[in-house]
Amino acid sequence: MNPKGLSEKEVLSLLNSARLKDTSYDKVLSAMCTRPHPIAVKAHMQFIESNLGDFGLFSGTKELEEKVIRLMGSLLGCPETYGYITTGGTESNIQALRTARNIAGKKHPNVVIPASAHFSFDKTADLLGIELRKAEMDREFKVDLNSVESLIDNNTVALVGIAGSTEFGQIDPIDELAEITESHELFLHVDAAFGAFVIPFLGKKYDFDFSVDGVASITADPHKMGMSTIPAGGLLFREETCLSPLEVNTPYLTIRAQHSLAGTRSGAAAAAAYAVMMYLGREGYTKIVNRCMGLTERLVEGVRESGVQPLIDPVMNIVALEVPELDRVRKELREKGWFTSITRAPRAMRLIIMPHMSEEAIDEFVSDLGKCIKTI
Ligand code: 0PR
Repeated sequence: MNPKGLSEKEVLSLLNSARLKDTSYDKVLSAMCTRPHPIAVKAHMQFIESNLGDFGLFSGTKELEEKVIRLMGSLLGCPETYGYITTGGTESNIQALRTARNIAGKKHPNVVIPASAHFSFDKTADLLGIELRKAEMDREFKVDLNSVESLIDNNTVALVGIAGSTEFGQIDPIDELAEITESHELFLHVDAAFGAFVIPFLGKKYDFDFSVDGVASITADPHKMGMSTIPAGGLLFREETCLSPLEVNTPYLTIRAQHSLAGTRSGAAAAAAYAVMMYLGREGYTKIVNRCMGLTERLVEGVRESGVQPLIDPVMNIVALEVPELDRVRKELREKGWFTSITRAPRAMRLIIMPHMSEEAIDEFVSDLGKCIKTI
């Protein structure tokens, strides 16, 4: 560290040169995050010093967090939900399975997850000492229920279903998973980190949330399609008692107990999530999702003209494309400024059509992809 501080101008210039190296979202088709809504940014700034780790000092922010949990609960089929704003999907998944593990009290717990589950479950398993059993996917990349059944034994403590899988944007049959969990008396966690702010606004209705009896917890991230600032994840439980296994006494704080994994945590993120949800309402999110779905259709129609097919008809604004010579094509697209991603099995080009995309950008991408493929 320098013995003396720099001027504000000097510091800002250091920041600017770093910021210039960051990628602007314009040609990013690989991210589940996007530019936050301006109202979220304003709220974030206003609450920048607020710490929900010691919410006795920040009772106004705490009220906003409670309200935002109820807003998400009402969106996801149950206004009376219990939970908190986490740092993201990873923390929510860890905490949901920590609850399930602690309630079950098994010596050698295992959890059955779909093979399509996000890698945050690998972290979760390692931290919690849980064995992960990965169930196969069917032809549409939904979890195969026979495979799930075959993996359950006396040490299974929970099943996980995905509503908006990271790679395919697919929705598992949550109602059928719920029947399995009920017959085996298991905890059912739904990872809707991405899907929670998409599925309720699609034209088609899906049973994926607390409207399905048996869903015990949901991961739902404002910092993905919720248009909020990072770090804002959501962890929701149907029953208040599910919070108890997470409770730790905090005798020297202004509060009696904490349920969060993080100690000190951002009140700004909770305020921002509240602000954007109040500002947009169902109408605002429906417009955003409609627009993303329109762009997704435009992209799929466009690439079909070059002979490229999606692995499945997109369910949400995530597409997996069967592209020949995938590595070379992705490399060439990268040279043209595009960030694309991949699916693992089968290997395909994975694209997420986030709100930062425009019609012009989609048309340019379709044309660039067509050119890269033609050179084969
Ligand atoms: N669950 C699902 C279904 C997810 O897709 C993700 C993240 C998580 C949990 C974990 O969420 P956090 O990253 O908030 O802890 N899915 C994206 C991914 O890993 C996250 C992402 C976001 C990746 C922006 C890249 C990026 O630029 O692909």
